[in-house]
Amino acid sequence: FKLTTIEENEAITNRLLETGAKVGADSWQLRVKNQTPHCKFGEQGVCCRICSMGPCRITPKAPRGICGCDAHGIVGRNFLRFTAGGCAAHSDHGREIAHTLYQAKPEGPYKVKDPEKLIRIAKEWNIETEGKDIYDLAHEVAYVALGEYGKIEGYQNFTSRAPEHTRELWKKAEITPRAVDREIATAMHMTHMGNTSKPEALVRQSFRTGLSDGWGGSMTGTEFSDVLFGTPTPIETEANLGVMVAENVNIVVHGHDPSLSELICEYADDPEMIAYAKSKGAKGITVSGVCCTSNEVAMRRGIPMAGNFLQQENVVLTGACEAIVVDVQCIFPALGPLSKCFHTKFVTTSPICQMPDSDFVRFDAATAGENAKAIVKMAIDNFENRNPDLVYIPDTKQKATVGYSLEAIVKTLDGVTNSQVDETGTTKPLLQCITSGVIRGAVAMVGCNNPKIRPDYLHVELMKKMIANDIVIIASGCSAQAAAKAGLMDKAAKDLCGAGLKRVCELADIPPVLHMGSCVDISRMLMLAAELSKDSGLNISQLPVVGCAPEWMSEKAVSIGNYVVATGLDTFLGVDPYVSGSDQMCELLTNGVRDWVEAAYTVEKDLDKLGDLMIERIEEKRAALGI
Ligand code: NFS
Ligand code: SF4
Repeated sequence: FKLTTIEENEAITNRLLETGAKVGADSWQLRVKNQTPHCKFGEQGVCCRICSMGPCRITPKAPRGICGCDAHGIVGRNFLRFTAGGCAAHSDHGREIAHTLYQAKPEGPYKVKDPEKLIRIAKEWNIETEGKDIYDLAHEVAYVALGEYGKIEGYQNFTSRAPEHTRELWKKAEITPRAVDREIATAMHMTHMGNTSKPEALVRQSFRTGLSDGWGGSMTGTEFSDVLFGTPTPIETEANLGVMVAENVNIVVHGHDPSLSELICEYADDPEMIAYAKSKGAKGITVSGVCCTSNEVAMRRGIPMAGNFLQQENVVLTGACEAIVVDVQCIFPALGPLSKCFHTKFVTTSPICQMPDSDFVRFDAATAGENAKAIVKMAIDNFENRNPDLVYIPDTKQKATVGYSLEAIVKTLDGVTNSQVDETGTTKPLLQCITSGVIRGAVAMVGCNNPKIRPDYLHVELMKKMIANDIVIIASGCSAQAAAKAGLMDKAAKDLCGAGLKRVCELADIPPVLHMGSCVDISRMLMLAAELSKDSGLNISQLPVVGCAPEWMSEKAVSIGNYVVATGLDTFLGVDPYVSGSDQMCELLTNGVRDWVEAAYTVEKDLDKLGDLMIERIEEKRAALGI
């Protein structure tokens, strides 16, 4: 067993960029050069352009904008707007899923695959389930879920899942999330010209907006995706560009919303479609994925992962991609012009994500089946347009076991139950591993790639360091894909663990890095933290668990950071969220907020320091508990 190194992945990328150069393609590597150095004002968060008296930029000589706003107000407002953008994206994705469930029919393309989960949610929300047809119930629950976005009074229903202590903290800090749309609107209103410029109030609203994402919109996305497409269970798959198959029609799904990709996978598996592909000279059809859509279909179907965020151009550069089919978020507009350098069809499907140089096939729950079929057919028809001289698929790939939903983790760890623990179906076996010290703690590794950091380097190196120190990793998003590409989700990676974690991996038959899903599935991590807290009687902030987004880039990641911190988990970032221009904002985020939510941010760009700090924090928490 051997990990795939960063250097090997870079060599592959360089080889693909040579193809790119041949056909005159642009790439992010080239564009980064054009954009460097970045604007210092933007980097520090001290540029304001929310009114047309500006833009105003803060310098020692010009310490206030024209309206008189200082650096703290400007940085704070920018931070809140960043959060609002992220919350809107995650939550609107959740809303789409709820809307898809609302249209589910026994004979339609969207069915209820996990009725148990649906019933569980209905009961939590005091919706009568007795004697109801499961589709009637689905529509009723989906309707209530859609109402959560604009509810007139009260708080997000899902917050009732948080431990009582957490809810008390939220109440005291006045950050319990209300309607999702309202939190986003409040954020936009507070940051309008001439409103809030007090950092403390802006951070509070950042947390409340983040919480409406984590315990609202994102959780809706996760839970209702499970209801529709099934709750993930452990499944084998593969990762890295080598999953593409030269002889086959290659369809790459990219984005976030599984409603589209699930159906593409289904039609690509249809014997009629496979026969059609054969009639066009291909051996078959391979669907692989990029970004979180990939995580969704990998977790539920074992569809292989071609790569993560900064590899999206690479899939086209193989010259063997017949269609890259996207839904929403994290899609490079670069894919349009890039696909024009090859035979690749760039297919956009959502009114939310429309791009030049793409074929737009409007995807709609009512016509989803026909849409998916048309897209698969378009890819097959495109096979003959391939230029064989440009085809290069590296053979690099790794095996990965994925699909660790909260339910799956609980079930899998029941397997390591020893005589002292007899409560199956809870997180108690995991807690026992932690208290006994066999596992020292857990790190939730999440988030993107960012050209500011060598792609995957921090993800992979930090994970290696953690597991060697008996700290188990739960991973999601592009971080999870970095792990899978490296080989850290292969069960054989247990050999890289400390003795304690290695034993747990052997007993439970799990890899040391557990794939919990896409970024909206960080809500699974919230539920895991909540369960651990309830089963142990400890507060979430007392658990030896921290969060880490070492290579993050998107607004969504800031929204996530805010809800993870606000839930009581210390969060470590490797990229600064444009706040360095205000010492007051920095002090609040890295320290002050601890008084409200018992956790805070740490920003550290140095790999070794970042890893050491996380281990230190975990050991501090253990020491405080006397374990
Ligand atoms: Ni998360 Fe997923 Fe990846 Fe970052 Fe984008 S795909 S939602 S935002 S880049 S991890
Ligand atoms: Fe400048 Fe104030 Fe307008 Fe911002 S709100 S652009 S700081 S005048």
